[in-house]
Amino acid sequence: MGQAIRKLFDSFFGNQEMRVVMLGLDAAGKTTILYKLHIGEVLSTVPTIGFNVEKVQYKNVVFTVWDVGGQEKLRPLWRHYFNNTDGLIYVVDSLDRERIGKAKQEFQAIIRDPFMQNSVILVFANKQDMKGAMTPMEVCEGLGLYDLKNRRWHIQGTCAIRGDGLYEGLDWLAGTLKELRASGFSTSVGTSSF
Ligand SMILES: Nc1nc2c(ncn2[C@@H]2O[C@H](COP(=O)(O)OP(=O)(O)O)[C@@H](O)[C@H]2O)c(=O)[nH]1
Ligand SMILES: [Mg+2]
Repeated sequence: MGQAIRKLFDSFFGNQEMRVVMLGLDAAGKTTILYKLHIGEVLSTVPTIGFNVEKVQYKNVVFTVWDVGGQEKLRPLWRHYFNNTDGLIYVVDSLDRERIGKAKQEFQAIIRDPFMQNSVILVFANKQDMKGAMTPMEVCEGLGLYDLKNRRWHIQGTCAIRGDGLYEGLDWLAGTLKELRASGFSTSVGTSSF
């Protein structure tokens, strides 16, 4: 897994910088995914601003990860991390039907943030190994993905503990960002030169 991901990053990004933010409700599987990618040491920080941020860097590709939900007052502080985001990965616990509404509410708030308006969206419908899990299509409907206008998005079923689907999802993300950059389209707000 780690080697495949590294190869992907090397071939697609070379020396290009890429900033990826991975979000989702607690227990969706974000930390598991971060470790499963094996791209570097996971650094965990609890900054004074009050929420736990995990970070992994592989060459010029930086992943930052935190839990969303339940702390509305912290939302303005996320901006600091949203700035210059190329790719958003939103992780959903497909087994958690009860909180899909909450997952949608947070998701919609995030993608409407001015700093996120140009970011490419990859959704991981995680825990596909579990009996009774929502299918990627159900998760898609649950989040309101079909209604998105003028956004590049993709949904991928995953099983983070086995690593299934992670590479495929990142392959889409890397390919889409490469395509957008080649066409001269800035994928992030706040970056003025390419
Ligand atoms: N069955 C199953 N369990 C998973 C999967 N991904 C994560 N988990 C479990 O879900 C729990 C929460 O995962 P974690 O990565 O800590 O979620 P986070 O809060 O989003 O970082 C842990 O017990 C994981 O082992 C998956 O794909 N399938
Ligand atoms: Mg976590």
